[in-house]
Amino acid sequence: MAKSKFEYVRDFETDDTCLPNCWIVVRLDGRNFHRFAEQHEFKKPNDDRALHLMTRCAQTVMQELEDIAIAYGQSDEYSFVFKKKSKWFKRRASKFMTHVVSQFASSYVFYWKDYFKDQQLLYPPGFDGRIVLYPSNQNLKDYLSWRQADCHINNLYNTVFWMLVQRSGLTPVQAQDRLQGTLAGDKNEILFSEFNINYNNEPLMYRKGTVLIWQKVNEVMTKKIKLPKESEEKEVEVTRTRTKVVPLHCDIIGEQFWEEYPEILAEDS
Ligand code: DGT
Ligand code: MG
Ligand code: MG
Ligand code: MG
Ligand code: MG
Repeated sequence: MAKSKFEYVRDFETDDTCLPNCWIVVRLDGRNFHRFAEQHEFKKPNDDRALHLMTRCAQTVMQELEDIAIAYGQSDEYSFVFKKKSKWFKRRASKFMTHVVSQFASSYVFYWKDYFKDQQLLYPPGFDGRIVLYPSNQNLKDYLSWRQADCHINNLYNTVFWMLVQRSGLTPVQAQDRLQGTLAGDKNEILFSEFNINYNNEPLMYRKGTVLIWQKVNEVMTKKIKLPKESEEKEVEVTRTRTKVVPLHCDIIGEQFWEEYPEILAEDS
């Protein structure tokens, strides 16, 4: 077919193929969620509705897109790890990033009312995205450990901070001053001695974030069948094995998780 004289503009497009044999990580993060959380009256420091909605959106991303091996989320962010050998969209970085972020953002609006009920969505939220390649399994594990450590540090800080404000009546500035220079042990001690809270008993979802993995699950369903020799339909139970995206709130920094789920990092991924 003859090319039009305009065809040359295609050459302005640059190549953004991701290096082969690397884990492709897309991380998205809510735009200005400090304000978004205020405006939508998110519970401080953790709002279950908001966290569950984030996870619902991430599950949708994993189900709708190809080749995602694992995802990890906390606060207003989620990371998606594409398999090393993925050939999806010829490994074009822009395709990975834009599909993840747009699918997530539309899901956030679509599923909003399932989690926030009477709390109206006041304006359309946005999410930024970035893409990073990790060549070794250790690099990838360290990346995910970094995000989970971040979750722990922020959640411990926020838990004490909001206790000091909500329970002890400190102003935010006073609470900030009180926590200036404190170590994790000091924060645990404040929680325990002043508020009778053992941080280790706080919900796992707050302390560890959410890991999404694929798992085989058996589903029992009832099916109506008509047997050839009988005239009436009969209800029978059938078991089907399906792979589903399952949320976990566990430690992913230690080796135990990776030993329990070796298929995530398996060579053929
Ligand atoms: P950015 O990402 O640079 O556009 O700005 P932000 O404001 O989104 O900042 P970021 O992502 O560093 O911090 C996340 C904000 O989201 C943080 O201000 C607290 C808020 N947030 C996230 N989850 C919750 C929650 O469950 N409850 C409340 N109250 N706030 C939350
Ligand atoms: Mg930020
Ligand atoms: Mg943000
Ligand atoms: Mg964030
Ligand atoms: Mg198209």
